[in-house]
Amino acid sequence: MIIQLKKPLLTALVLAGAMQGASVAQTAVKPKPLVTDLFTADPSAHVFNGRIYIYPSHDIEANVPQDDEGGHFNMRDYHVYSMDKVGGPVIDHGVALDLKDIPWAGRQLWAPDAAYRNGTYFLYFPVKDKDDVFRIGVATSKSPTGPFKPQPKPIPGSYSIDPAVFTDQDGHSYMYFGGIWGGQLQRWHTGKYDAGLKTDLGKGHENEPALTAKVARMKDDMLTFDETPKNVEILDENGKPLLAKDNDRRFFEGAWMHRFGDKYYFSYSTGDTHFLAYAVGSSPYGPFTYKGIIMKPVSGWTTHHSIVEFQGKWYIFYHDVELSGKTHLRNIKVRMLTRGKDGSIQTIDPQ
Ligand code: FUB
Repeated sequence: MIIQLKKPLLTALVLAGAMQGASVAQTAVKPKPLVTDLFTADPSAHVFNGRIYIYPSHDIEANVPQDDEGGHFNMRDYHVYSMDKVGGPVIDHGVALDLKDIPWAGRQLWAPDAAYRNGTYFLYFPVKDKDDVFRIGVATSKSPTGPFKPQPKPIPGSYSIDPAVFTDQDGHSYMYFGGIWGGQLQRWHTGKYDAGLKTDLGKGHENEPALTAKVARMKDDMLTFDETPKNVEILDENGKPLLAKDNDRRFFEGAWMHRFGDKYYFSYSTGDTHFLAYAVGSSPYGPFTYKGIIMKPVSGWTTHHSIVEFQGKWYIFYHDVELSGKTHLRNIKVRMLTRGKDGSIQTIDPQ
């Protein structure tokens, strides 16, 4: 099915691009949802063979009450979308992977990502196993649009949510992952699973370094980790790790990595403070120094993004709840990303 983009999206992108000199990239006309017949969220965008492919979550109304663990995000499949240009028609390629086809899965297919190597496309997905523990799975296809065939088991040593796979110029690929609260990252802080930790580490830990995302280099098969996942260190301006109480800046979920020149940009959601933030380093492993906010809060509780270069311009894909007004029924959008001459990312105010 083809969804025609409305003209205002184009206008907004043009305006955002023209605001190079401003510190906050404002758009006079707001971007429209890219997809209007399904609810979509957590868009991971990639360029394969000169075309933009989007791998989002597919939100549904499952009538599960809202809670701090995200039980209301009870998704069951993924669709893949593509566009030949930003502002062009968005094509829905149908169901790419269904929960019922993943042998080890229990419930909640959350934010996916995709990668390509040696003629195979890989779809990475977090889902709770039959014990209600989030693991990360991988499925393969010869086409970027699937259908994807899942591996019989989760990636060994994987846990938590929101995989984002980045391939560097030297061909090495890395998975960034993790999310606190419903994403269960806090349950693994000792290395062993502790189901008692519902949100974060809780009282008494506020002045400790914040929990943070994990990174692991992928083996060449792209199906397994090549190492034990390491912490993604995010430092403040004094070179000290961000603290757990620093809710405006610390990592919560929704990691993404992109490279601009010789710098690595680690970006993420701050969760309960609803910012998309970024930190810059000189290696895919970091450490990364906190630099600022990419996007102020969108409508809805969650915020989640990806950043991609296409035909010499940079774009941010993200979601809000314009169509439904409900936190768990989101819609994906795209805007142009603008940078200062020093590579800094200009803050977008989406409201
Ligand atoms: O879509 C479910 C969860 O909401 C994602 O995994 C998080 O990043 C947040 O967007």
